[in-house]
Amino acid sequence: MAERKILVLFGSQTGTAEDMADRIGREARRRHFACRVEALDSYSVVNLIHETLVIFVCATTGQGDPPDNMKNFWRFIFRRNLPQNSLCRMDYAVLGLGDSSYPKFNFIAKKLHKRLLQLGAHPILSPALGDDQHDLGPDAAVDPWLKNLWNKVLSLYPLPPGLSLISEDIRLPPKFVLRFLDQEVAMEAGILKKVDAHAIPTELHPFQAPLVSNQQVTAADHFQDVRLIEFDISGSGIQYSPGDVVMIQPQNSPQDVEKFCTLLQLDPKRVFLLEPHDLDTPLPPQLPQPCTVRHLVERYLDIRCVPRRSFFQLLSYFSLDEQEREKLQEFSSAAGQDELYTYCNRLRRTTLEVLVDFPHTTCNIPVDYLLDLIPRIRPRAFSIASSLQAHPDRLQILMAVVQYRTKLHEPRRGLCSTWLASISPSDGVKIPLWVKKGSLKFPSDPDTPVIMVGPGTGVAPFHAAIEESAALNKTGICLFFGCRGKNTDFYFHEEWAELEKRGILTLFTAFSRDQEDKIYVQHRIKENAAFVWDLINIKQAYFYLAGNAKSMPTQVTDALKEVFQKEGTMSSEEAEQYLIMLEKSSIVIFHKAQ
Ligand code: 2AM
Repeated sequence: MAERKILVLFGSQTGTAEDMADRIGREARRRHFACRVEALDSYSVVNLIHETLVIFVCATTGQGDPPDNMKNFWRFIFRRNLPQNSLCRMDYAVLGLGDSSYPKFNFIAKKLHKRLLQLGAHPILSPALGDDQHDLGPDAAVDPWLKNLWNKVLSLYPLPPGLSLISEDIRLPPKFVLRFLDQEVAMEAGILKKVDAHAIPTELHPFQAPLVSNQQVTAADHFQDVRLIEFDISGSGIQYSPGDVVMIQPQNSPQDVEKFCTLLQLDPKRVFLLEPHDLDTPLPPQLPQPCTVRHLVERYLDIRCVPRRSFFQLLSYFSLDEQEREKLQEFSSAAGQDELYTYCNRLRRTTLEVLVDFPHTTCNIPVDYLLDLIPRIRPRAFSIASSLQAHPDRLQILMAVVQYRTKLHEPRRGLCSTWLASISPSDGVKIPLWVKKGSLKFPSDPDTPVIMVGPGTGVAPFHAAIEESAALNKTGICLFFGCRGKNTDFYFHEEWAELEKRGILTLFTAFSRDQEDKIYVQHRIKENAAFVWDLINIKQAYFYLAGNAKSMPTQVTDALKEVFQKEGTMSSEEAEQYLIMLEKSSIVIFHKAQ
């Protein structure tokens, strides 16, 4: 009989694909498969030629890009010199996770499927296209697909004689065992891995950057608290350009850590070694060995995330109370998904809050299961707001502190922005960070003029580009900036007034709430049609748009088309075609801000 072995490989940016891959791994083990679940870039891709059954779980990020932990795989698999039939032994299925509000919906999953076909592998199903926009999340499309997958897999690789499906009522062993050491190592601070002084910081070796300033740039009574935060990166080896992105690894607050440890009766000072239950399972590379409980809870376990369905299923096994167990089982059943959505997702209830709600279960969670239950804290991406030319050895971000209310008593707070906003330079706290190339590129020719449209914190990468131009005395930058009010959130206004005086910047502002009728950046573009047309058509300017407001990109696009029609005497069809042509040649760039 064929070897019953499944490899699950994932490319995950926010953790959804990783969670899905873990779920497939658990379901495979219930069907008595030997199963290994791994990030695509941790897997040694040359071994793929020996694999017989692989499930790929891949997210698509941003503008149709692969997640960071599959970028090397992506480059490898598209090498031209790979032999045509190199994967002819392999059966596979691709599960895609994407967001249909982006133009390149599930692009990576679709492209991977085509490439694997080209290399001679055999699909056992057509790809699943999970959609974040669906009310019930990606599970809506994925659940029926998974059902088909297991039917198909079991028809190809039937259960061994005498064995049956392990029921969901029986819990599987944990992925890792925490082997506690006797000593309480007085090494909490020293536990951070020493970074090689010459290496460029990465996710596994972040730079521990001192925070040197944390300035609120919105008025104290403004609805939103926006911070300009500066880090000292001297000695890090980090280089960056305007348009690049900084990744920051946030951590839980000391209050949350204490609360969690008390609930689960954990001693934060204890030290453990992590051992995989199954030798095939790779250790999480972000965790030091040995590790303290405090480090695990503070820096690794995302106890503030909204828990997923698999969390409730696993939790139900530990219940010492009939009522709690029934409720948890309901939340993890297909029929209970609406109720789970109402209890958890709609209110953005956190894992920590759920644990408080189920005290008779929480007190009985075996420590070994923590890494199965709770996902890891993901790094957060921010557009870099500064230029190295203007601030050598420094890096700035412009960050809105995420806080909003739901029906729950406590306001919801973003983990990373709340943490960063709470730090003052005198605290001496160091922030783990590293830098990534951004998808936003500014023209290398210093004579090319640029038009930038960036309302709100979307202006961050443009601030970097403008600072860089100013440091190099370049001219020809035009910025359309939108905010609510001249006196509330018009950040950088003094700096920009100075640059206008020097003839480096032409600034158009749209204060949406300083008068009765809304004025937005697109209105200013239309009012200045002749100027914009001249820049794009005669002076060959590049046009950039960044920001998060939902309908803003479409409305700015429409404004541009109006400019083309009016000033270029084009029909609406011609204006549309002209814009498409500019976008294709990367002269017009629409960028979702990070
Ligand atoms: P508003 O909140 O008053 O509607 C930064 O967030 C700025 O972007 C604010 O002034 C905000 O205005 C504005 N904004 C909101 N929706 C927009 C849209 N569709 N187009 C352009 N600007 C928008």
